[in-house]
Amino acid sequence: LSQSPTTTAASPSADTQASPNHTLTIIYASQTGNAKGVAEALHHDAQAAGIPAKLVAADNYKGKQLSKESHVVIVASTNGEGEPPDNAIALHEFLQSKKAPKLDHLHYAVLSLGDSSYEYFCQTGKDFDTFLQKLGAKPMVARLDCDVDYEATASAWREQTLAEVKQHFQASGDAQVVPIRQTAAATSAYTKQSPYEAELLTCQRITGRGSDKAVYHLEFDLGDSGIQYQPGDAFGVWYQNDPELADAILARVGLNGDESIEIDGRAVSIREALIEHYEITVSNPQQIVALAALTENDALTALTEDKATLRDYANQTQVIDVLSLADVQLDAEQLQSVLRRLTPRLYSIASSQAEVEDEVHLTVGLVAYEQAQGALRQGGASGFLTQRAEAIGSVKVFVEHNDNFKLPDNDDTPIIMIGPGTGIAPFRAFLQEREQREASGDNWLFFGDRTFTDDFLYQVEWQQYLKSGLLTRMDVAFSRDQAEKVYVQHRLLERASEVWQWLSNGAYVYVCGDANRMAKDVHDALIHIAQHQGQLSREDAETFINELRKDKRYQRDVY
Ligand code: 2AM
Repeated sequence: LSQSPTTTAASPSADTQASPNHTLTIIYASQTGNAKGVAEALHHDAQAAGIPAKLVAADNYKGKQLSKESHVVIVASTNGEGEPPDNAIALHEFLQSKKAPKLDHLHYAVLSLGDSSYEYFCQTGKDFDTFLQKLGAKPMVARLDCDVDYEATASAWREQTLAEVKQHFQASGDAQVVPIRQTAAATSAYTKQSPYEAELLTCQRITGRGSDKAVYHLEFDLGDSGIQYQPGDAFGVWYQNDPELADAILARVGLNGDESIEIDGRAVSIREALIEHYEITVSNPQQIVALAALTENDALTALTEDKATLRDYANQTQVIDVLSLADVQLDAEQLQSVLRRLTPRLYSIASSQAEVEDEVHLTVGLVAYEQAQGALRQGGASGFLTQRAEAIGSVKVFVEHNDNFKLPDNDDTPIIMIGPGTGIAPFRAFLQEREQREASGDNWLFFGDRTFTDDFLYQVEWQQYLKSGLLTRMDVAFSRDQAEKVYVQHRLLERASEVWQWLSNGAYVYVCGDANRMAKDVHDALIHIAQHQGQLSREDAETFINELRKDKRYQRDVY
């Protein structure tokens, strides 16, 4: 397993002679790889246009170096609560500290990626923009804040930015900007835009009958696609919406489904569009605002008056519920205008290629709930994967590499894995990998779920690993098997002195699963352990845990 080098210097070429100061440095702050992808595309285009360019991950970039740069682009994604991605914590901190240098000479541009249904939309990109401006740097083009369907806007922005950079370099005279004739970049043939059609081999429920949570184990065949992945990577899934739900929406607004609309210059029936091209299993505040404006409907308009109420409502409803509230007829274009383009969903891969070769395994929890009026609703991707994909036979997929969730390079390094619920998935991959590599490092797994009897995911596998010695320890927390709640963080705290010992021996800590509560509570437990076992002040304990994060010894894959 190689943590691929993230710094790629521009290949020197006789064609491109610029003064050493005339290089475009592209820095990416990326969590799951989207920002990295945009940065790579920009780097590729820059080189093709003859602009000397350098690509670097934020954690491999020393903030001080900015004082030596002439042109910098930052591509930044944002974590849920507006925090920077793990690989950019240090740079983000540095730029707002007293140590940050004056940057009057610097030209820069920022592209931010985010999700507009979150309150702190694109916050990290906004922060970088603010920090750089405060330090005196000049924006070359306006910052672009992209939503989840960012491809087209990001691509236009890349073009605009490079045109600007090219002008700067040419105007300064000493840089001769000549396109490099280069061979196409060696990237995987299958990407988000051109996914692989993988056969679904197995889809099996792995929670018991008594469980109210339906969790499934899925296995896909990668055939001869040549697709490669590493433990910690994610699988991108293009899903199809439930045709019955699409029909319910059509009936609700008074359409028969054959009406034609245009998508990317192509004519498509509105029914097909609802199934394959638009999000219909979620809603969001903008959608409700747009629909209220379009229909001048009182119920919707009332909803939009308070921001918090609107956000809560949007979080708990699907398009069909919003349309039911509005109770209006729409033509196909009007319906299209309030919908958001469908984006693929990412699932942490639950297998290692060292063990399963041409397969990918996933652990998928079916999102299912009853909305306020009692109607049953299911998640788009989880509903598709667990209820409809087997009948269809194949799924459009791609691998999304995740540099921020990787096993230690050194096989002797001990690891602590904390993965309640479906958060267990990547740790199945980690353990398969470590077994195949005969890695000697100790492995400690924390798992939690509702009940031992019905929700102990992959129980038999863990028992075998304990027996063979691959798993050094395992601690479980079944929250509903006794009167009081017991969660993984309680188990961590019970084992505080051993956890501290492992950390002192260089252990890496991995957390996967629920971001809202679990990951925060586990984070607090780790600080508590550092404070009490390491005899540190609360502040020093926090610093200690933050340092672990910066050193990549504490990695999270939370959602
Ligand atoms: P609960 O549903 O019984 O409260 C996997 O979903 C497991 O995570 C379940 O046992 C669930 O418990 C538990 N869980 C819920 N909130 C949690 C939290 N704040 N920290 C850790 N685990 C939590």
